Amino acid sequence: MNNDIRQICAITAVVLFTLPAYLSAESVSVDMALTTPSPNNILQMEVEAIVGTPSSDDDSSELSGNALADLQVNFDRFTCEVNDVTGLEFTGGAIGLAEVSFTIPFGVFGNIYVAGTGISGTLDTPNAPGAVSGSAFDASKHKLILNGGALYGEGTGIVGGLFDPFTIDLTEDPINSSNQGTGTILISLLSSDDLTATYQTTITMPVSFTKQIFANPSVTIDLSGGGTLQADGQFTRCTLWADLTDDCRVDWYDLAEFSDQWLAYDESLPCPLTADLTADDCYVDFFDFDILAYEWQP
Ligand SMILES: [Ca+2]
Ligand SMILES: [Ca+2]
Repeated sequence: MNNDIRQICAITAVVLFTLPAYLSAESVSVDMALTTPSPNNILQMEVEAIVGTPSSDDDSSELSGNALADLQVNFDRFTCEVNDVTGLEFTGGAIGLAEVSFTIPFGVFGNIYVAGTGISGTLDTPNAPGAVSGSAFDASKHKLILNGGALYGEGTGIVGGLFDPFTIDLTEDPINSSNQGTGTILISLLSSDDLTATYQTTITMPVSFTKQIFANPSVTIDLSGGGTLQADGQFTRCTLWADLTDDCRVDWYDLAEFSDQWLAYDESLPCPLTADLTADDCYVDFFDFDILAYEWQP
């Protein structure tokens, strides 16, 4: 080791040791599976019909598939642990529901029969991102949208004579949940090495909806549902401080970007200088270069 490299390593050790613990604010994407068995990922559903008097029947449907989300997370840059989660945005996913059927009795006057087939949906955050405080978030800021499959209804006996059979195509007339209550998001560090860190994520969220699926002067039929959605998944992030080109390598391309910002200074908050690797002074100087040299991958 020549003298220059010794000097750089020594300064690196001092810099890394003396910097205060600080955070790296990042947005990470995670693909999660809905695989947890009952009681989560079960929608309890009810159809209530009013034909002069109310009557109802219930059924349940298992949720399966996946959920996609972007998470705003503050990571500890030294330990890679999650300091806190500040935002959650559901960006999609494909959720399937098991078939459901309901027989609503009206005694000697007949029955109403309702079935849901091929129902599927996705998740959305209309005003993204939704805030997260601690591990809790307001479930009403997020939606389960059932926008696939169909609902079919018909009646028998005298009740059946009060309306014609109907079909609702959910692709044209989707069901949007209006969740109430508090969801939770838990992220834990599973493993890390010199380049990356991998995390386990679990999101649970109460979901509920009510939709009128038929109405005429004699008959009204409402479908409602509720349950707790649980999605589990993992994500991996790059932990290099000096990777300015998002390829999880520190090489000539990063050095070129770094050089463009050399000796730049800015008073804006947050600091716009990506080459301020010390993230404490919004000034790109030798202390920042020292970190780049430490992580250099020729
Ligand atoms: Ca790079
Ligand atoms: Ca700096």
